[in-house]
Amino acid sequence: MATERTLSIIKPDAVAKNVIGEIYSRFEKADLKIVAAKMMHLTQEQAEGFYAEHKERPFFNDLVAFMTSGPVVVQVLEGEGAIGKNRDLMGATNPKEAEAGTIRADFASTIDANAVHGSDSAASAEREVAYFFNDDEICPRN
Ligand code: RTP
Ligand code: MG
Repeated sequence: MATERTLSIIKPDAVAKNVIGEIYSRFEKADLKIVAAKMMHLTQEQAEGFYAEHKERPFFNDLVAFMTSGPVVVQVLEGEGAIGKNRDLMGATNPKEAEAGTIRADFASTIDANAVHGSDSAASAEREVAYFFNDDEICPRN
């Protein structure tokens, strides 16, 4: 499988729970390399733009309010099949339906505050990586 890059966000609930390192450890154990990273407190505009595809959904306002409620950690993960691999590590959107051992099953409790984001396709990965990082902020490694 080809080497891919995907955009990951550790959401405000997981930052507040102090499990950034535990989540990074899951990425590293799965052979995903962190090739860019920053902590930031999203503005309303940044969160709305990031989740623009969900603009018409009933949960959009709650989602934006949650994503701006505290700091997040944003990273680019690189590795073989990184997009799907990260989605597998995350588990289902609703933590109650997430498989045991996934990040959402272990660190999240509600569908609104579900610990992590991960790009869901090659097209969204490309858009989302560029949304947060310039090319010169990404540090490829072997
Ligand atoms: P994400 O984009 O955050 O990685 O999550 P996802 O792909 O698993 O889920 P998505 O459908 O893209 O939804 C984005 C976020 O919106 C919230 N959501 N709430 N109340 C609901 O029915 C509902 N559905 C989605 C979740 O926090 C989800 O992560
Ligand atoms: Mg999504």
